[in-house]
Amino acid sequence: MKGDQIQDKKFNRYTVTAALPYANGPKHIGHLAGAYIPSDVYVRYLRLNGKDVIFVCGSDEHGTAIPNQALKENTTPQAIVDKYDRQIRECFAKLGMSFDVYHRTTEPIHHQTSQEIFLTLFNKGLLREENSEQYYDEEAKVFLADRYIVGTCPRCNHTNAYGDQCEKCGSTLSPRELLNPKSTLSGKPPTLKLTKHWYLPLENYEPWLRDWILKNHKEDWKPNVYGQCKSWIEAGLQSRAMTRDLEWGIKVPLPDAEGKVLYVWFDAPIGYISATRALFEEVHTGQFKFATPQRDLSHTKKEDWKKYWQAEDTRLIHFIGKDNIVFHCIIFPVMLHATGEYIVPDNVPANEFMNLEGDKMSTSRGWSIEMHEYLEDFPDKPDVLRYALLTNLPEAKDSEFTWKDFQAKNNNELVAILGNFVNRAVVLTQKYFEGKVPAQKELSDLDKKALADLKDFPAKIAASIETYRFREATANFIDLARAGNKYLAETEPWKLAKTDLNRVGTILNVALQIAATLSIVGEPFLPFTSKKLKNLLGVTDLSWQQAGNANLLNEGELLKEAPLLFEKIEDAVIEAQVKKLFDKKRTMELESRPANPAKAEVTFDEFSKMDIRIGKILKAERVEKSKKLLKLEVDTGIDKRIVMSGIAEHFSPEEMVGQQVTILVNLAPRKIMGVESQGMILMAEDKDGSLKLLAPGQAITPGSTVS
Ligand code: B3M
Ligand code: ZN
Repeated sequence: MKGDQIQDKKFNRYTVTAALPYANGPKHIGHLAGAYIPSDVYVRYLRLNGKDVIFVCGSDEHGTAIPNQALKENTTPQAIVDKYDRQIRECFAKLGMSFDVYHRTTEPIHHQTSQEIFLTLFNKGLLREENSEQYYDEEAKVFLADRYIVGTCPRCNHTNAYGDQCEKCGSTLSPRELLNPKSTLSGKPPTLKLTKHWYLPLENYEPWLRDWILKNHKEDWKPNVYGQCKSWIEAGLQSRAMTRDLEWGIKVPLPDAEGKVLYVWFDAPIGYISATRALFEEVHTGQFKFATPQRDLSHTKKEDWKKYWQAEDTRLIHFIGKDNIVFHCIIFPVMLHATGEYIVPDNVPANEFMNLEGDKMSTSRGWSIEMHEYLEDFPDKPDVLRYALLTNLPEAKDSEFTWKDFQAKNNNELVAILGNFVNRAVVLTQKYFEGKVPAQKELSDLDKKALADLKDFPAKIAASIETYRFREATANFIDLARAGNKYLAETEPWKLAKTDLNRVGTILNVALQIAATLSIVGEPFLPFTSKKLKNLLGVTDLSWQQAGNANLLNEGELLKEAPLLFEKIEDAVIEAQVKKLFDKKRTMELESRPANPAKAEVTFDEFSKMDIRIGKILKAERVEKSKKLLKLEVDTGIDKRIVMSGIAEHFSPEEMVGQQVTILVNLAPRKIMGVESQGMILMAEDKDGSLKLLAPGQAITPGSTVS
């Protein structure tokens, strides 16, 4: 893939976007590996190179996923987006995502921007109005758009594909393509009902797409992205409805569009534009609500957002996961191009999926490491996660996260290579030179080689970043620390302290120059560690251009105390995480398991034959040779009797004595393990297989009749 030549002269500014996560639930580390960590590395690198860049993200708060979640949590769509916008926003900040703005698509400025663009296309006659039959749920009285309908994917036979997308194979679908469709609201098969929508005729833009993508971006777009676009275009583009029959969403700004909203994938990418507008508006008013400018924008004007979306010398780059390729490479660019007012993306470096411990990551199945869960358990290790993900990014094909690998990357690379190198250089300087940078005296061949290699590293790392090979860039970065360790091992300054302190000083000076470059080139990958290192070395405002320089630190400068940059992660910590993962999955499996179907009907007379009473346990003991049984003496209010009960794996004898129970007293007596059992203690078997006593919530006299 041809490099992007970031110094490419035709671009004077950059707009970098990261996919707007649905605010319908927590986001997991796979999302970080897909769009967020790569985009943050890229933007931090641009900033270090003095580029004029804005980094845009925010919550995607429309679409059927939101009301669906509101139903599940028995609340409102607005409460859902408020809850998860906050959670995701906080997690991103704690993981070092350096957005200039993190907006929300429920904000008025986004509704306004989306409706403006819709009307521009409508008034130019570019949207086709069409009445067609759509799936409808007669019981819920709603049309079934996108996530309101599930069925079998026609491409990979995944049985739980959504009406707009198959999570398994990533295919973009329309509801009518699903096999055996059924409503997620009533669970029933849908009917068909006539309704009007406005369609974007993608087929009319095939020639333009062939030219723009297949001809002009064959070299610089990633093969996985280019390939998906090519197959979409070659398969023949169809018109796609840009409106939906839904309550939750942005109203279609037309008089005859009652009850209709913009399709979420029409408005969501426009969220990048409205977020940019919000950024410059907030900078202009000084009232910051969503904007966190990472550089001084006070000289800009409110209208300057247009430079980042409508000027040909702006380079627009979208970072996404592979399931969003068609929206960012075909549909959204057609929308923008058709308006005649906006630029289209120069690159869309989409990543594939990251799997977890051998299975696809999934929040709904409980097989995931959510960002907030990671931060709760490792609050001071955001860079360790960044590093573990960066060195495993699914850049060309799906990749794998394992807790073992997470531990290995931390212990064998961050601790043993980077942390160890910096620590040795600093501790030895403190030991022999009172923590002051020693003089760089006469250079040996080893010193000269170390400094010559140092000079080459920034360009190597840059070349990888500019071609979106962040795994390779991260490996180049840690190789610099590796080279530092090798230099110290070859020069062995600790052996020369007694005989040649000047030599020791020169070696440590060179080692500290390497550490200074690590603090610069490390910032895109490990921003928190880079900051610590810069503070420690006193080099807080160096640019990328200065990295690799042999004299970043001057003789006599005082180093600060060296905190350990990383600490070892023990096996027990990792084992606990793996157990937690399996436990979570089992809990989710059980919770999602439907209740056992009802038994055959009984008549009232049949039911009234059963004599159910409140009883009290007087005595309880284990039964020899039985794991399951307890022998209970029960006061039934009628008499005191023995009941054998299979609850020994759930309750100890001690727990049962004095316990009120519900007991069936006229069950025919049965011999169990040689003991006559007269009745049955009623229990509830919970979803997780545990047995729960049916004990009354208040003291009731034994013998009281239950009816
Ligand atoms: N929210 C899908 C997703 O979260 C969608 C991305 C929108 S980017 C404009 O994967
Ligand atoms: Zn599929």
